[in-house]
Amino acid sequence: MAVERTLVIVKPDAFEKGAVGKIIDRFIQEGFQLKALKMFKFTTEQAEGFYYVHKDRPFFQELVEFMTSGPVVAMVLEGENAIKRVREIIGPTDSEEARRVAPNSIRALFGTDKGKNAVHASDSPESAKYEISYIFSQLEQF
Ligand code: FUP
Repeated sequence: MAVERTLVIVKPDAFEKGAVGKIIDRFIQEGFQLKALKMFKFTTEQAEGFYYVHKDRPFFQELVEFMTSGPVVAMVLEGENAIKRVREIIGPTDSEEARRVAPNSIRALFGTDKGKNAVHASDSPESAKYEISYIFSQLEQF
């Protein structure tokens, strides 16, 4: 197994609920190392660029509106098999499904539905590379 880096974003819904600290701590407790951390608010253009792979999906506008609705906290996590393991820890896209099939997952604990789902995490090595460089410059990473 390889040591990987992945990008996680605490979305505006989880930020507003005051869950930032709990979510960061969960990943630390799961054994990941925090390599970069930043709080910011996406502009519309920045959110569109981050989610460009979804630009033709029917939920794209709703997604961009949600992601620009308040502050977010982005982080780079490092660990063995990090991309797949972090996806397991966050649970399925739809938080309601997450509560049924993965009740201890982050989306089950802090999300609402399939739009407001508390966190983003990279889903492949390619997306991790794109997303980490989109949010963080090399100088901001350990
Ligand atoms: P995920 O990789 O689990 O974040 O899910 P997707 O890549 O399928 O979708 C990206 C984001 O689009 C989700 F986090 C939330 C949003 N989305 C919707 O708003 N409605 C949908 O029907 C599906 C996804």
